[in-house]
Amino acid sequence: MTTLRLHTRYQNSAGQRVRIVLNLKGLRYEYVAIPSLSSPDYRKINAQGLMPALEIDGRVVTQSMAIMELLEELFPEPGILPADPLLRAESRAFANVITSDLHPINNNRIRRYLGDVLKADEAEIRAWYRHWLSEALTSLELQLTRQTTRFQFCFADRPGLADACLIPQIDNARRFECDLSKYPRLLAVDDECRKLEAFIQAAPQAQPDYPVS
Ligand SMILES: N[C@@H](CCC(=O)N[C@@H](CS)C(=O)NCC(=O)O)C(=O)O
Repeated sequence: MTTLRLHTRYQNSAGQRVRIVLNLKGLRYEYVAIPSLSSPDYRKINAQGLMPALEIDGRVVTQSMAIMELLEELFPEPGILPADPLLRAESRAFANVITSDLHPINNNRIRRYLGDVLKADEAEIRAWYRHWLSEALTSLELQLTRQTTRFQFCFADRPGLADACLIPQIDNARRFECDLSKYPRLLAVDDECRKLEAFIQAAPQAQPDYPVS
């Protein structure tokens, strides 16, 4: 039996993607809460010092997209990509807008650099965040509204890779009090996903290290 250990933290949107995919596939895994990203111990697991990292039978895989693709290859059922090759490409493109274009410029270390090094104030950092979020979500909303078939989720009538990437981003957007009313199609997908245990159990507030107030 394969042993899976996910190094993550409750508020780790790249890790939340992976948690969703693990749950969609019904895979049991050990949740390893990361106490410090810069600790030498964690750097031994992920030299980049970023979350998440998946230990699989003692070997480590980093980068959420690589992890999700590996899980799809090792555990193909249920699949997280549509059967049709063009739809598969479209759903990967949708996911890439989030994982390659949006998240890398809006995540914590970028915001920290803006504040600590470039001396941007809180309002400027929020403006940065909201600008790039709005650019990305506008394009994702268009991608979905231009579809000739309307699915229950982003690219199928069952949730997959695109949904796993979208929902953590919507969580972040709400945390940053962004106006999401301009994205009704994305919100409709969000509503569908939030009914499912796979998404509920992957959410920040369901994680063992979520702070108790
Ligand atoms: N491209 C990476 C991004 C990983 C990443 O940036 N993770 C963030 C959290 S969502 C992180 O570890 N941030 C640490 C920090 O900002 O200090 C992936 O998809 O796994």
